[in-house]
Amino acid sequence: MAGSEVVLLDFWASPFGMRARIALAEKEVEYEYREENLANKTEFLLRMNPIHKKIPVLVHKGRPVCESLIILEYVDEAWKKSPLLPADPYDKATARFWANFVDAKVYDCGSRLWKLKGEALEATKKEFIDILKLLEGALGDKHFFGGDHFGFVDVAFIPFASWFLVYESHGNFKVEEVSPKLGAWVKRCRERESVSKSLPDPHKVLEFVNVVLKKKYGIE
Ligand code: GS8
Repeated sequence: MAGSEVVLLDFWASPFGMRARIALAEKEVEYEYREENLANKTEFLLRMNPIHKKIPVLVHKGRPVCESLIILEYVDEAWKKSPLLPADPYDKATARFWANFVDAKVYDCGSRLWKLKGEALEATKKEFIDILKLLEGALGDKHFFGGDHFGFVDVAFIPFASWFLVYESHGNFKVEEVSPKLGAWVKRCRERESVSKSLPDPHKVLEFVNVVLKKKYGIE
């Protein structure tokens, strides 16, 4: 089989995979999307990411790039059009800082939130809202995290908007009520085709969590 020059190994509900999809769309790179069954991974995925055995993996001319934020940086350097990272070294460091913050805090706290109940849920919900408020502070009155242009931090963070309904319905809060500026930012990002075509329907993600993931983790 003649391989495509650019292949993305992905899973539809993965916010990390969505990052790669958005970046490739921003750069107008044509690629072959390959959906993985994470319960039964392909030999190709295990060969392309033998260390973590996770999606997303971007395979460019047969060579794998793993880890979504590294994929974003790679895509940004390999295809120069519409830069994601700013040119200024300090702005670049700041963008990397907030993208790492999203990884360390939003993903971790969000993943705990829908698994908990009672007091533990209330404490985690408070923690999650505090994280949102810190991100809202970083956004400030800007259109996007980097300023006027959709960039690196936006790509790193916006996939989680497709999971907000999961967090909101479990925590009984609304992102746009606790962080109105983030709510407006989500709407602005969703107006971009690169985002709208890369993010799944939040109701589908909620159903996936309630039906598939809760069963997997033995949660009632
Ligand atoms: C995380 C990727 C990941 O968790 C990144 O790319 O940024 N730090 C990595 N991928 C998950 C699916 S999304 O939750 C995955 O592939 N899991 C399969 C497994 O753990 O077996």
